[in-house]
Amino acid sequence: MKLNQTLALIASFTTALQLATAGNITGKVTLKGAPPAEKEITGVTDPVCSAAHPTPMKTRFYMVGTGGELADTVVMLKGITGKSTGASAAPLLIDQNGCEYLPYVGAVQTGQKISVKNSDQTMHNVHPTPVNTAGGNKEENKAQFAGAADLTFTFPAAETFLRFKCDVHPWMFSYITVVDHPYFAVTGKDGAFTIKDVPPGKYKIVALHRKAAKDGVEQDIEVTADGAKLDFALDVK
Ligand SMILES: [Cu+2]
Repeated sequence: MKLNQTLALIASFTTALQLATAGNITGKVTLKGAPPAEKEITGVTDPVCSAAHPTPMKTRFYMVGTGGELADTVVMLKGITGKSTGASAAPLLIDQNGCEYLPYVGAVQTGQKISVKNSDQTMHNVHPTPVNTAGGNKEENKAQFAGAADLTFTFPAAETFLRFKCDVHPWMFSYITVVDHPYFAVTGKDGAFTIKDVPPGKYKIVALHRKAAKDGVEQDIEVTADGAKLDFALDVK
Protein backbone atom coordinates (compact mmCIF):
# COMPACT_ATOMS: atom_id res chain seq x y z
CA MET A 1 0.00 0.00 0.00
CA LYS A 2 1.31 3.43 -0.92
CA LEU A 3 1.98 6.00 1.76
CA ASN A 4 -0.83 8.38 0.71
CA GLN A 5 -3.32 5.49 0.67
CA THR A 6 -2.20 4.52 4.15
CA LEU A 7 -2.56 8.10 5.33
CA ALA A 8 -6.05 8.35 3.79
CA LEU A 9 -7.04 5.13 5.54
CA ILE A 10 -5.76 6.42 8.88
CA ALA A 11 -7.63 9.70 8.34
CA SER A 12 -10.90 7.87 7.64
CA PHE A 13 -10.42 5.64 10.70
CA THR A 14 -9.82 8.75 12.81
CA THR A 15 -13.01 10.39 11.47
CA ALA A 16 -15.00 7.23 12.14
CA LEU A 17 -13.59 7.06 15.65
CA GLN A 18 -14.50 10.69 16.35
CA LEU A 19 -18.06 10.08 15.10
CA ALA A 20 -18.30 6.88 17.13
CA THR A 21 -17.50 8.78 20.31
CA ALA A 22 -19.70 11.78 19.48
CA GLY A 23 -23.19 11.93 20.99
CA ASN A 24 -26.50 13.53 20.14
CA ILE A 25 -28.10 16.19 22.30
CA THR A 26 -31.84 15.70 22.43
CA GLY A 27 -34.54 17.64 24.22
CA LYS A 28 -37.73 19.58 24.06
CA VAL A 29 -38.65 23.25 24.25
CA THR A 30 -41.91 24.25 25.88
CA LEU A 31 -43.60 27.57 26.56
CA LYS A 32 -44.83 28.32 30.07
CA GLY A 33 -48.24 29.93 30.02
CA ALA A 34 -50.56 30.98 27.23
CA PRO A 35 -49.13 33.05 24.39
CA PRO A 36 -50.87 36.23 23.21
CA ALA A 37 -53.31 35.79 20.31
CA GLU A 38 -51.75 36.06 16.87
CA LYS A 39 -52.70 39.08 14.77
CA GLU A 40 -54.67 38.74 11.56
CA ILE A 41 -52.81 39.93 8.49
CA THR A 42 -54.70 42.65 6.67
CA GLY A 43 -54.13 44.49 3.41
CA VAL A 44 -53.72 41.36 1.29
CA THR A 45 -54.54 42.75 -2.18
CA ASP A 46 -52.66 40.18 -4.33
CA PRO A 47 -55.39 37.73 -5.51
CA VAL A 48 -52.87 34.86 -5.66
CA CYS A 49 -52.16 35.31 -1.94
CA SER A 50 -55.79 35.66 -0.86
CA ALA A 51 -56.82 32.63 -2.98
CA ALA A 52 -54.29 30.53 -1.07
CA HIS A 53 -55.87 31.50 2.26
CA PRO A 54 -59.64 31.04 2.55
CA THR A 55 -59.22 32.12 6.16
CA PRO A 56 -56.92 35.11 6.75
CA MET A 57 -53.23 34.58 7.43
CA LYS A 58 -51.99 35.33 10.91
CA THR A 59 -48.68 36.28 12.44
CA ARG A 60 -46.55 33.28 13.49
CA PHE A 61 -44.97 34.66 16.67
CA TYR A 62 -45.77 31.71 18.93
CA MET A 63 -46.31 28.33 17.28
CA VAL A 64 -47.36 26.31 20.31
CA GLY A 65 -48.85 22.83 20.69
CA THR A 66 -51.55 21.87 23.15
CA GLY A 67 -48.92 20.74 25.66
CA GLY A 68 -46.91 23.94 25.32
CA GLU A 69 -44.54 22.45 22.70
CA LEU A 70 -42.77 25.43 21.16
CA ALA A 71 -41.72 25.42 17.50
CA ASP A 72 -39.34 27.85 15.80
CA THR A 73 -36.76 27.81 18.59
CA VAL A 74 -33.12 27.68 17.60
CA VAL A 75 -31.07 25.56 20.02
CA MET A 76 -27.31 25.74 19.61
CA LEU A 77 -23.99 25.36 21.36
CA LYS A 78 -22.35 28.64 22.32
CA GLY A 79 -18.77 29.81 22.21
CA ILE A 80 -17.63 27.68 19.26
CA THR A 81 -16.20 29.53 16.27
CA GLY A 82 -14.47 28.59 13.08
CA LYS A 83 -15.92 25.07 12.99
CA SER A 84 -18.31 25.59 10.10
CA THR A 85 -18.75 22.79 7.58
CA GLY A 86 -21.27 24.97 5.72
CA ALA A 87 -19.39 24.89 2.42
CA SER A 88 -20.09 21.14 2.06
CA ALA A 89 -23.51 21.06 3.79
CA ALA A 90 -26.73 20.53 1.82
CA PRO A 91 -28.55 23.80 1.11
CA LEU A 92 -31.40 24.99 3.32
CA LEU A 93 -34.52 25.34 1.21
CA ILE A 94 -36.86 28.24 1.87
CA ASP A 95 -40.12 28.05 -0.03
CA GLN A 96 -42.48 30.90 -0.81
CA ASN A 97 -45.83 29.19 -0.83
CA GLY A 98 -49.19 30.91 -0.43
CA CYS A 99 -47.27 34.16 0.04
CA GLU A 100 -45.59 32.93 3.20
CA TYR A 101 -42.03 31.86 3.79
CA LEU A 102 -41.59 28.26 4.89
CA PRO A 103 -39.84 27.82 7.22
CA TYR A 104 -40.60 30.94 9.22
CA VAL A 105 -37.54 30.25 11.38
CA GLY A 106 -34.49 28.34 10.17
CA ALA A 107 -30.77 28.01 10.73
CA VAL A 108 -27.72 27.46 8.56
CA GLN A 109 -23.98 27.40 8.98
CA THR A 110 -21.77 30.22 7.79
CA GLY A 111 -21.09 29.65 4.10
CA GLN A 112 -23.97 27.18 3.72
CA LYS A 113 -26.22 27.77 0.72
CA ILE A 114 -29.78 28.95 1.20
CA SER A 115 -32.00 28.21 -1.81
CA VAL A 116 -35.16 30.28 -2.08
CA LYS A 117 -37.94 28.86 -4.21
CA ASN A 118 -41.05 30.59 -5.56
CA SER A 119 -43.97 28.12 -5.60
CA ASP A 120 -46.49 30.90 -6.19
CA GLN A 121 -47.97 32.18 -9.43
CA THR A 122 -46.99 35.70 -8.46
CA MET A 123 -43.83 37.74 -8.15
CA HIS A 124 -41.94 37.94 -4.88
CA ASN A 125 -38.74 39.77 -4.13
CA VAL A 126 -36.31 38.18 -1.75
CA HIS A 127 -34.72 40.77 0.47
CA PRO A 128 -32.41 39.60 3.27
CA THR A 129 -31.58 42.46 5.66
CA PRO A 130 -28.59 41.30 7.76
CA VAL A 131 -27.38 43.32 10.72
CA ASN A 132 -23.87 41.84 10.84
CA THR A 133 -22.70 43.69 7.73
CA ALA A 134 -19.35 44.36 9.44
CA GLY A 135 -18.85 40.58 9.46
CA GLY A 136 -19.49 40.45 5.72
CA ASN A 137 -23.19 39.56 5.56
CA LYS A 138 -24.63 41.42 2.58
CA GLU A 139 -28.06 42.88 2.05
CA GLU A 140 -29.50 41.78 -1.28
CA ASN A 141 -32.78 42.38 -3.05
CA LYS A 142 -33.75 40.10 -5.91
CA ALA A 143 -37.02 39.90 -7.80
CA GLN A 144 -38.32 36.38 -8.42
CA PHE A 145 -41.13 35.93 -10.94
CA ALA A 146 -43.50 32.96 -10.96
CA GLY A 147 -41.64 29.93 -12.31
CA ALA A 148 -38.23 31.60 -11.99
CA ALA A 149 -35.21 29.57 -10.94
CA ASP A 150 -34.38 29.32 -7.23
CA LEU A 151 -32.28 32.11 -5.81
CA THR A 152 -29.18 31.34 -3.74
CA PHE A 153 -27.81 33.21 -0.76
CA THR A 154 -24.91 32.58 1.61
CA PHE A 155 -23.73 34.51 4.65
CA PRO A 156 -20.13 34.37 5.90
CA ALA A 157 -20.75 35.64 9.45
CA ALA A 158 -22.72 34.41 12.44
CA GLU A 159 -25.96 36.28 13.09
CA THR A 160 -29.17 35.46 14.93
CA PHE A 161 -32.54 35.79 13.22
CA LEU A 162 -31.27 37.30 9.99
CA ARG A 163 -34.45 38.66 8.45
CA PHE A 164 -35.64 37.84 4.94
CA LYS A 165 -38.55 39.92 3.71
CA CYS A 166 -40.62 40.48 0.62
CA ASP A 167 -41.32 44.10 -0.32
CA VAL A 168 -44.25 43.12 -2.57
CA HIS A 169 -46.08 41.40 0.31
CA PRO A 170 -45.14 43.28 3.49
CA TRP A 171 -46.25 40.49 5.87
CA MET A 172 -43.74 37.97 4.47
CA PHE A 173 -40.81 37.30 6.79
CA SER A 174 -38.39 34.49 7.47
CA TYR A 175 -35.70 34.55 10.16
CA ILE A 176 -32.54 32.55 9.53
CA THR A 177 -29.89 32.17 12.22
CA VAL A 178 -26.37 31.78 10.84
CA VAL A 179 -24.04 29.68 13.00
CA ASP A 180 -20.26 29.24 12.76
CA HIS A 181 -20.44 25.47 13.53
CA PRO A 182 -22.77 22.54 12.83
CA TYR A 183 -24.09 22.07 16.38
CA PHE A 184 -27.61 23.49 16.25
CA ALA A 185 -31.22 22.53 15.55
CA VAL A 186 -34.58 24.23 15.13
CA THR A 187 -37.60 22.88 16.97
CA GLY A 188 -40.58 21.65 15.00
CA LYS A 189 -44.24 21.47 16.03
CA ASP A 190 -43.45 18.91 18.73
CA GLY A 191 -40.93 21.27 20.35
CA ALA A 192 -38.25 18.59 20.00
CA PHE A 193 -34.69 19.06 18.84
CA THR A 194 -31.68 16.85 18.10
CA ILE A 195 -28.18 18.22 17.75
CA LYS A 196 -26.17 15.47 16.11
CA ASP A 197 -22.61 14.22 16.55
CA VAL A 198 -21.38 16.52 19.28
CA PRO A 199 -17.89 15.66 20.52
CA PRO A 200 -17.94 14.85 24.26
CA GLY A 201 -17.26 17.81 26.54
CA LYS A 202 -18.76 20.59 28.59
CA TYR A 203 -20.60 23.33 26.74
CA LYS A 204 -22.97 26.24 27.07
CA ILE A 205 -26.16 25.61 25.15
CA VAL A 206 -28.61 28.35 24.27
CA ALA A 207 -32.25 28.44 23.15
CA LEU A 208 -33.27 31.39 20.98
CA HIS A 209 -36.87 32.26 20.21
CA ARG A 210 -37.83 35.49 18.47
CA LYS A 211 -40.39 36.44 21.10
CA ALA A 212 -39.78 34.29 24.19
CA ALA A 213 -35.96 34.29 24.18
CA LYS A 214 -34.66 36.91 21.75
CA ASP A 215 -31.27 37.16 23.49
CA GLY A 216 -31.20 33.48 24.35
CA VAL A 217 -31.70 31.37 27.45
CA GLU A 218 -28.53 29.55 28.45
CA GLN A 219 -27.77 26.29 30.24
CA ASP A 220 -24.67 24.22 30.94
CA ILE A 221 -24.47 20.78 29.41
CA GLU A 222 -22.05 17.89 29.49
CA VAL A 223 -22.05 15.64 26.46
CA THR A 224 -20.68 12.11 26.71
CA ALA A 225 -20.28 9.45 24.05
CA ASP A 226 -23.89 8.51 24.86
CA GLY A 227 -25.02 12.07 24.17
CA ALA A 228 -27.03 14.22 26.53
CA LYS A 229 -30.61 15.22 27.19
CA LEU A 230 -31.84 18.66 28.16
CA ASP A 231 -35.09 20.64 28.01
CA PHE A 232 -35.93 24.32 27.96
CA ALA A 233 -39.06 25.94 29.40
CA LEU A 234 -39.40 29.51 28.13
CA ASP A 235 -41.56 32.31 29.49
CA VAL A 236 -44.06 34.23 27.39
CA LYS A 237 -42.70 37.70 26.67
CU1 LIG B 1 -43.90 38.19 -1.83
